[in-house]
Amino acid sequence: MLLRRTLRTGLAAVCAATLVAAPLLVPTTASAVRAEAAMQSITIKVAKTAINVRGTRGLDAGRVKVTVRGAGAAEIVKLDAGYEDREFKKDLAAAGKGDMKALKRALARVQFLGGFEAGGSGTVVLPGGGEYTVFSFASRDLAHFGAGAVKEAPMPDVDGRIVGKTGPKWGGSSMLPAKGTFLFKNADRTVPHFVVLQQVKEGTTADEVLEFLQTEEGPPPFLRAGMETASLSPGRSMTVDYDLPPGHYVVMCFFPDPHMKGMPHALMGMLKIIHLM
Ligand SMILES: [Cu+2]
Repeated sequence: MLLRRTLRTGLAAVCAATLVAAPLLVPTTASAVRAEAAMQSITIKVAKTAINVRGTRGLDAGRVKVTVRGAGAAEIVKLDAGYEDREFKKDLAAAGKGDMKALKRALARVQFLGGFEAGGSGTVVLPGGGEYTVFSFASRDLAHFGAGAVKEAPMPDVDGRIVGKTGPKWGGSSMLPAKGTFLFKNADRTVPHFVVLQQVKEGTTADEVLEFLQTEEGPPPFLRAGMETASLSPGRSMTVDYDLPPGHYVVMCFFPDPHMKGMPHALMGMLKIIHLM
């Protein structure tokens, strides 16, 4: 967040200087501050035995700031009416074991709205009033919370974009600051995607990563740093706060493709090298 704080501080200084000459800027600045302060916020705590969601009393749908803590990543989803928790859990487990029927059933009845690793945060958009479900591969439990009608909230400033596209392939920024917030958008009309940002040895190409993933031969091109997001259904977007060492990273998605016998998208070539400065 250092870069953004620096930018904001710089901006504030410019505004302060301008104010002397243009006092009309005062209300604009004040309302911008209010908009940011008014962003709704929930905290998800993941434990092996239970998932707890705090801050949901009186929650409106629309953009919500989400912070995740605990034993693993949390994913926010909306299940179709009549698709029960039990079926969802069963289909997820079966899909993980390569059952394509179960994967297709889940994809037809679940909207993936985003989420974060433990320690992660960002914003997700709840598309309307109703019940939402939170799941984690690190927990046996599911959690639920409700939201009222949509209240519009502005998207936070972002430092760059990572866009999933039909192919599957990646679009968006080739360069990002090492700390900040990126917009993750799934512009693919067909399947969900999630983002894995994995640091690679400088100069590594996408083809080299693909070859390693396909053969698992030779030394891995990966370094230690990385992060990932939860999945997003087609047409959805989220913002993701991140803080990583500068360097070269590969953007990958490992969502199993239902039309390719569950092959993870990265193995279908959904790989892109980006630079974090
Ligand atoms: Cu994908």
